[in-house]
Amino acid sequence: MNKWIAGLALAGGVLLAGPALAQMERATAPAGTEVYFISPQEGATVESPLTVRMGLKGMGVAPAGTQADGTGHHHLLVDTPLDEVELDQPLPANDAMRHFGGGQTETTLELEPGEHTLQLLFMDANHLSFAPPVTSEPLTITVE
Ligand SMILES: [Cu+2]
Repeated sequence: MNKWIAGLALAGGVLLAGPALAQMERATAPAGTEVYFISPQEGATVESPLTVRMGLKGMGVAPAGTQADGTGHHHLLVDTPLDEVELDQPLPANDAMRHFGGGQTETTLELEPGEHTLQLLFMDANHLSFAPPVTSEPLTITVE
């Protein structure tokens, strides 16, 4: 193998490894970053569908895939404790783990009557948690 081919093989290896490493690398959110519910309030009794408003301090909301420092998008955990989330992997998207990849800060949620927990999780462009994770307090609400 001549030097030119060896160099090309090395460059190819780096290019292949790059995206996989980048995806797993958890960024640290700026100090003081906070995600919180504007509504509903802890302990609220609400009707379904309900409006959920998501607040953020210290960072900016951007659509998923936007690779800009200091930005990410909201995620809402519905009846899902944070310790059931694999924080070293991109968050799956389903009814229990909702993504607001369009950069939304408000949503309408349909829930069955009864008690529910909601928790916000602010994550980066690749749906990966910051380290440490940026989360709200879990909220317990009662749906009539
Ligand atoms: Cu996401």
